[in-house]
Amino acid sequence: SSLAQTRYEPTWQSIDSRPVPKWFEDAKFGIFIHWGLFSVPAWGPTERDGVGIYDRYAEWYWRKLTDPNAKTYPLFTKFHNSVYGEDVKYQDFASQFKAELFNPTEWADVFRQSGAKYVVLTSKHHEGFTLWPSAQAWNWNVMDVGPHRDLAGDLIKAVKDKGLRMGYYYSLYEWFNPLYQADVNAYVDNHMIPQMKDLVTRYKPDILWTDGEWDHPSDVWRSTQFLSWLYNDSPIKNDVVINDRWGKETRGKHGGFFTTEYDLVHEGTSEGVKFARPWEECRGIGGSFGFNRKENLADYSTSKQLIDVLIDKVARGGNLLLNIGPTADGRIPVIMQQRLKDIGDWLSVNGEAIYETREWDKAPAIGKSTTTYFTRKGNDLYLLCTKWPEQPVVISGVRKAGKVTLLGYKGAVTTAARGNGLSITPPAVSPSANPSQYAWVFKLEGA
Ligand code: FUL
Repeated sequence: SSLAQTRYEPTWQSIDSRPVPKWFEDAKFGIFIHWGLFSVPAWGPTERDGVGIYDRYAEWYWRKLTDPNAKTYPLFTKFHNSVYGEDVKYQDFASQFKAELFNPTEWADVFRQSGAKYVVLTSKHHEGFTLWPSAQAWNWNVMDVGPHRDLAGDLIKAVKDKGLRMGYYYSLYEWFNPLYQADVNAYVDNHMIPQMKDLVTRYKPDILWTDGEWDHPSDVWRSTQFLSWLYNDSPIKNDVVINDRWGKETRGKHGGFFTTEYDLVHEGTSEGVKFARPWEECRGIGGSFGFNRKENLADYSTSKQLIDVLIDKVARGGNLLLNIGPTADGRIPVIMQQRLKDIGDWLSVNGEAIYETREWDKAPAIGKSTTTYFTRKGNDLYLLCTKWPEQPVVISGVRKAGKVTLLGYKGAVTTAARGNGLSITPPAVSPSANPSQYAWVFKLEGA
C-alpha cells in the first residue's frame, strides 16, 4: 500500500502527516479497562466528598497516600491506616492482586455484547506495575508476583478471537521508579522504550494509548524517534493507532487521535472545541477509572445517560471509550456488565446510526439541552432523538428524502416538506412495539 512506502521522520511534522487509520474513526465505541494494584484497595473519594474530577480517581491511591500536599491526603491516610495499618505499604498490595477469577473469554463476551469495537487495557499505569511479564519491571509484574499470569497477553488473545480490536494504555511516567527519579534519560532508553517495543512486538496491539506525558516535553521522552520506528519498521506499522499524549506540549496538537477525559483537555473543557483530527472521549461509568468501592449506585451513570453520551460524542464526530474497573480477583462488577449489556442491546437495533458514521456538517449546534442529534453515512442521514419527540421534528436544509424509517419499528413514518426543510412525524407507537426505552433513531435514506 501507499502507507507502507512512506518513510516517516522523527519530527512531529512527519509523524502528524500520517492519517489516523480509518478503522478507528469507524469504530466509535470502545471499552477502557483500568486494572492494576490500585484495584486491591479500590478506594478513593467520590463526588459526595466534594472533590473535583481528577481527585475521584481511585487509581491514584499510591500517589495520594504519599503526597502530604494533595488535598485528599487526609482522607487517604485515614482510610489506609484504619483498614490496613500504617505499616502496610502500597507495594504489599502486589501479593493480594491475584486475579483468581479472571476469565478472559467471558470478559471478551461481555465486550462483544456491548457493541464495542475495541478494547484498551492498562498495561502499566503510573504505579509502574506491568500486566505483562516485562523484563524491565523485575519483581514488579504479573508473572513474578500476584497472579503469576500474563493478564495482558491472555486478554488480547481472547478479545481478538472475538473479532474486536485491542490495544494498550501505557504510562510514560512512573511515580516512584528510582531510575526515573535519578536519571530520566536512562529511564527512557533502558526502561520505557524497551517496554513499549516489547508490547508492540510481542502482542501486536491495534492501539497504543499513552499517558503520563505531562511530566516532560516529547523530546525527553524521545517520542518522535519511537513513533518513526512504530510507523516505519514495527509489525503493526500499517494499522496501529496512537493518541496525542506524547509530551507536555502534544495534547490536542500532535500524534494520532486527540483525547478528552470527562470532557476535559488538561485543565480546560472541550465544550465548543472543534478538533482538527479524529478524537475520543474517555470516562468511567462512575467517577473513577480504577474500581472505587466507595462509590454507590448514585455515583454511577444510568444506561440512559451512557447512551446519551455515546450519541452526543458520535454526533460531534468523536468516539467514546467507556471505562470499566475490574476487581483484584478478576471480575467485572455486575452493575458494569449490566450497563454494557444495555448499550449493546440498544446498538443491536440502532448501531447503523453510530458505526462508520461521520458528523453531519449541516447539523444545528449541539448544546446542553439538545435532544435531536444527527449522523451521516453515504447518502443516508440519521436523526437520533434522546427524548421521544411528541411533535414533528423539522430538519432544515433537507428538502426531500427517500424512504424514512424508525429503526426497529415496522410501521410507516410520515414526512412532509416544510419551508426549506423536511418534517418528520413520529408514529404513534404502542409501548409494546417501541424499539427502545432510551433513544430513537430515524433513518432518512438518500437525504
Ligand atoms: C489520566 C490518568 O492520570 C488517569 O489515572 C487515567 O488513567 C486517565 C485515563 O488518564 O491522565
